[in-house]
Amino acid sequence: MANPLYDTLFAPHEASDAPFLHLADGSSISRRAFLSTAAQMANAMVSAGIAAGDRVAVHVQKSPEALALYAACVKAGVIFLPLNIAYTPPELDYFVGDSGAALFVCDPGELSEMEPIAKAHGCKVLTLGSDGQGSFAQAAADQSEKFNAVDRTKDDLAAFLYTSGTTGRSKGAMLTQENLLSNARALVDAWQFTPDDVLLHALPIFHAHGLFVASNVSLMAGGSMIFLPKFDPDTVIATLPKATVMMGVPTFYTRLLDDPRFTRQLTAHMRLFVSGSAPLLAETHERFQARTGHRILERYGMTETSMNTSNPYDAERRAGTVGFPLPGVEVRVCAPETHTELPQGEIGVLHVRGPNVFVGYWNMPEKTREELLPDGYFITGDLARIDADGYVHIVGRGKDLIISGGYNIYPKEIELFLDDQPGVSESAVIGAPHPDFGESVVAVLVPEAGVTVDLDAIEATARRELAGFKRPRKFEIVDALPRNTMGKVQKNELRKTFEKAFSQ
Ligand code: MCA
Ligand code: AMP
Repeated sequence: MANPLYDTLFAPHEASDAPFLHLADGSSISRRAFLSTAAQMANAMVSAGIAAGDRVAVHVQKSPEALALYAACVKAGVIFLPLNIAYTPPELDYFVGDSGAALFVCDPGELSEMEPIAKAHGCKVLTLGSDGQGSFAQAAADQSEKFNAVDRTKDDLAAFLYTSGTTGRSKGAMLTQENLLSNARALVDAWQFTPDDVLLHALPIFHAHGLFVASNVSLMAGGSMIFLPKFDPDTVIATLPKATVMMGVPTFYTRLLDDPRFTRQLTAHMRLFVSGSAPLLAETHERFQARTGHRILERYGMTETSMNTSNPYDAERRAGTVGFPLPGVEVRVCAPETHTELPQGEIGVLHVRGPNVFVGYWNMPEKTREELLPDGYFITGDLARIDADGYVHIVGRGKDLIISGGYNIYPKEIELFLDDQPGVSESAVIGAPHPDFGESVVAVLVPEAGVTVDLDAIEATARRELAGFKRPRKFEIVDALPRNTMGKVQKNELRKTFEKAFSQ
């Protein structure tokens, strides 16, 4: 009888009254209370007819109960499918349909919009609000606090995380218990987490960063978390004195550096600041050290792999690099077409292999074969170089991807949307440097002959159909897109032309 992920991350804490989550209002939730809620939720799912291997799609605000739902899914052997709270109904319709979710847990405020989506896909719908209330919470409150963890093997699926793709269709990355466990183990070790650690958690919990890197590592180490609903500089600065570690995307750190209250004195007691999900500018690294005396530890990962590389805890944290492969993870730099390894020091596509690498994309065997090679290496699509000391440098992206404030945006998806808008003949979407988000979205539009494009109307439609972080923040009208002799749009040209789109 075993459930490796539950047995390792959660079971050891079941009888502990020590605090697990410290909330912004000063209250806390014990490990025992958190896991009792999770057991009740597992019972509620079973009562609703949800069985091991089913998918539960979750579109809720961050809350202790939302995290308990993750624990409940692990305990019940159900596949947890968290969805960005910014997704709009048309986007959610795709995820619920594609995943074949058996249960959709959404925010009470959006129930009327979500019911038809769930109904169309033959999926049950229940609600869970940011205050922990809702029909799912009610169903759980009546249940027993005892639930025997459902047997699983380490190769059983634990989660689906959807990641957008270059074709515009999001892909469900299937992650096993072992993917998550091996990564948490490697990170606890690499970053020297202990039960005394208090992690300041201001990340969303619908992506690998906040859910797996932050929460699983804390759980495995037996530490606790200051669990904030979102990143808000005032609350972060107010609660930082009680933390030992903070994890964030680069935007967190640039926003903190813009705040005069973020001082050397405020951070003197901190053990570690970790950054990832997007490139941390060397300049931010240096500014951070000058202000606080701490060197941010930058690491590199992906939804499909969790974390692959990390700067060292005890040795030089080299700005502009993502450090060394984690124990058990292999990396190689390869030629894009042939997948053959390049000599050390050359730039190529980074491949990774290890127990952290996902098992494939849900219902997309061809996509899986394209990206997961027969020898077990996964093609990340990131361009990298490994220096003479073994530090990995991410020098660019082979894939057409924009990362805004740590969220990935695939231009193709936005271009398909824009091409459908009245008066638009064709479009190209690029990322331009942005002072707050690192990069942000610029839409370059070619109008149909003799037509004036109604940008207000396009913006209004985008608001309804696209998650906020994906919406173009600048529109540029051109007569024609630059193309090479093969007819391919030259995005590099466009990036050069519009590189100052967001400079003040
Ligand atoms: C919010 N907005 C954004 C973004 N976030 N626009 C562009 N990029 C963004 N990232 C827009 C909203 O649509 C809204 O627009 C306005 O900003 C205010 O929304 P709000 O939620 O209040 O924004 P915020 O609090 O300022 O959020 C910025 C943020 C947040 C704190 C940086 O985006 C964030 O928490 N990012 C973390 C992402 C993350 O965890 N990534 C990990 C992916 P309007 O007003 O027009 O409606 S996992 C991953 O990448 C791998 C595995 C890895 O390596 O970690
Ligand atoms: P996601 O699909 O959301 O998991 O995003 C993964 C992508 O984020 C990677 O393929 C990289 O392009 C990027 N990324 C994550 N961490 C870093 C980092 N430290 N430096 C540069 N890019 C990063």
